[in-house]
Order: sequence, then structure tokens, then C-alpha cells
Amino acid sequence: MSQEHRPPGRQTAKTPASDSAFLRACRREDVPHTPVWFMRQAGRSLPEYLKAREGVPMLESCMRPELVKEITLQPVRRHGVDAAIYFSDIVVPLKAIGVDLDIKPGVGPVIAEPVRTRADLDRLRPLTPDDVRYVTEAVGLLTDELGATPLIGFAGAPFTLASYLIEGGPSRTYERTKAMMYGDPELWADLVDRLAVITGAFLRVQIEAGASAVQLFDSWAGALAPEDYRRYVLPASAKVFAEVAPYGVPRIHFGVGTGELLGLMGEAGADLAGVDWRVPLDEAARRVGPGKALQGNLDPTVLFAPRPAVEEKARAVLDAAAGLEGHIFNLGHGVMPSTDPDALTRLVEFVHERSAR
Ligand code: 1CP
Repeated sequence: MSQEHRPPGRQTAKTPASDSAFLRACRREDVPHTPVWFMRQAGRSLPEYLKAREGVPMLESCMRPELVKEITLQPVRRHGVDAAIYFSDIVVPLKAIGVDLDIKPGVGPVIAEPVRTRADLDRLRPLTPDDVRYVTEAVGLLTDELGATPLIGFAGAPFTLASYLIEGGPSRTYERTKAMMYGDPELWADLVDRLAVITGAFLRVQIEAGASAVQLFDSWAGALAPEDYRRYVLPASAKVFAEVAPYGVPRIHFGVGTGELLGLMGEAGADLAGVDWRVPLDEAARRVGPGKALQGNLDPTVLFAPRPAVEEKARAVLDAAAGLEGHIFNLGHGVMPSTDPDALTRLVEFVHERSAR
């Protein structure tokens, strides 16, 4: 962290959200009920989202503070979740430093000129708060409105961002990404290090503006074998967590298909581990190691089943988490766009009722 950027001692700062069930669970303190929020709780499952987004391209919607505020608040109003997540996308900071990219409907992020050489890497400059003034503004609007409900800031982790930059868009196999990782480890290390600096700066902007917690999405890290994760990815993610550690806000670390990586991800330094649905939470806690709260982990496709089946599966998640210090109920990955929003509202009620202390 640079000298000019000393955190304003937020570790001890009391905010209206400090005593929320979400932040208490992050700190592994007693809670009145298990807090719950959903990855991708804002978005296409909500008709009010589709209406708000009408005629506004995805990336542009992320740069309009009033619209960001409205979309972020929609699931809080509708479902009564215990936390809001800032509406944005993991590629927003890359766009902000001048990477030519777009988010294509039905596809995802698409990069005009993929990063494959040292000269391409040199185009990735550091991010300053001035590059993302709309984020500072929107977080301010949100924290005013949210009061005691915490706001989670987020960013993409270096590996997941690198995969989009190198492949040029979504991938299932990460062939070019792995080709660079194994074929030019020095270029790879410089790329993920640079992304760690950008990501750290982007998270700092959100925290300084008032976010109460941050989540690092390493969504696609599950594509890696543990030894490759340790060697090629862990140092960059650890750098991001170290960068925001002085603020004292809870740091969540999430990836999909990362059952075999949970121990190593634990070493990267976050306060909470986000777990997908493939590993039961009691087993995940053993793998992550002591001193961390867990977040997860209902399979998002369970929400397409009838209500009794959803409740049985949700109960199993709560039961597996019963012996943990600190559990935040979530899905094992994001809400799928065709999910019935009423099923999500009922799930929030169920988790709150079932876990009431
Ligand atoms: O037009 C649209 O509505 C586009 C769909 C969409 C939305 C609603 C995209 C494109 N991004 C988003 C918002 C978004 N992205 C949020 C919203 C906040 C909330 O949770 O309510 C978040 C947290 C993200 C983060 C994100 N973007 C991740 C990490 C989380 C995850 O789901 O693993 C990733 C991998 C992306 C890339 C991305 N952006 C959009 C899509 C369709 C994708 C995935 C593409 C792929 O399959 O690789």
C-alpha cells in the first residue's frame, strides 16, 4: 500500500451496518439468524431489473450511479436479503483503464484485442480513483439508502480476469490462458501481478466509499490443479487480500469447482471462504482450516425444484453449517436468469425462520 493511501482506520469505525447479522457472521460472532444473500441477486431473474435496463447496454448501466443504486437495491427490497452486492461486473475496472471490451448479451465479456504478448501487457496501466468516479458516487448513494444493511463490494481475481483478457472472451477450457501460464511463466506472473494491483485499487475505491465487505470472485480457478494454483495464481490473489487487509473489512474469497483448492485458497488470506455446492460445508471447513467463516452453498439449480425439495436441500446446508463459527447462507454460484424470484424470497424467509436463535 502506498504512503498516500493510508486507510482511515475503518477497523474501529462503527457504521450503521456494523451490528448486522451479515457482518457479525463474517466476524464469527453470535447472530440472531443465519444471514443470507445471493450471488447475482440483482439481474435477469428480476422483472424490475429487465425494466430498469431497457435500452441501456450492460457496461453503460454500470457507469450510471442512479441506475446502479436502483438495481443494487431491487433484490434487497424484494427478497429482504441481509446484504446488498454492488451492481457492476468484473470487467468494469479493465474498461476503466482503457481496455477495449464489451459485455455482449447472452455471451459475456468480449475483449477486442486479447492480451498475449509483453506489448499487450504494457497496455494495462494502474487504476486510479479518478478512473471510476461513478463507483465512488454510486457507493455513496447506496450506503446512504441502505442504512443498517451492509453493502458488499467486489472484484474479479487475477486468474479469472486474466482468462478473459487472454482468451478474448468466455472459455470452457482456458487453453490460451494455460499456454501462457506454462509456456511463458514470466509474462504470466507479470500479468497476474499487474491485475492484482488493479484489483486491489478497485476494491480500495469501494471500501473508501463505504462498502462494508468485499468479495473476490475467482470464478474459474476450479479449472486448475492444486500445484498450478499454488504456483501461478495464489501469490497474485494473496497480494489483493494483503492490499485491503489494513481496512479491516471482511474479505470473502469465492470460486466454482474449487473443492480441491479450498486449503490453498485459505492460504491466500481472506476472512471467509465461499464454497460451491460440491463440498458440504462441514467438510469445506476442515479443508479451509480454522479461523474463517464460510459462505454458501445451495446448488442454484435446486431453485427449479418444488418448494418442499428446496427446503429440504436448504435445511441440509444449514445442518452442515451447524457446528461452524460464522456461516452466511448463499448459493454455490450465481442465481440463474430463469429462476422464479418468488422461490428466492421464500428461501430467504425459510433460512431466517429455520435458523432463528
Ligand atoms: O445484460 C445483462 O444483464 C448481462 C448479464 C450480466 C449481469 C447482470 C453480466 C454479464 N454481468 C452481470 C452483473 C454481474 N457480474 C454481477 C451483479 C451483481 C449481483 O451479484 O447481483 C456480478 C457479481 C458479476 C460478476 C461476474 N461477471 C463474474 C463473477 C461472478 C460469477 O458469476 O462467477 C463473472 C465470471 C463475470 C463475467 C460475466 N459477465 C456477464 C456474464 C454473462 C459473465 C459470465 C460469462 C462466462 O460464462 O464466462
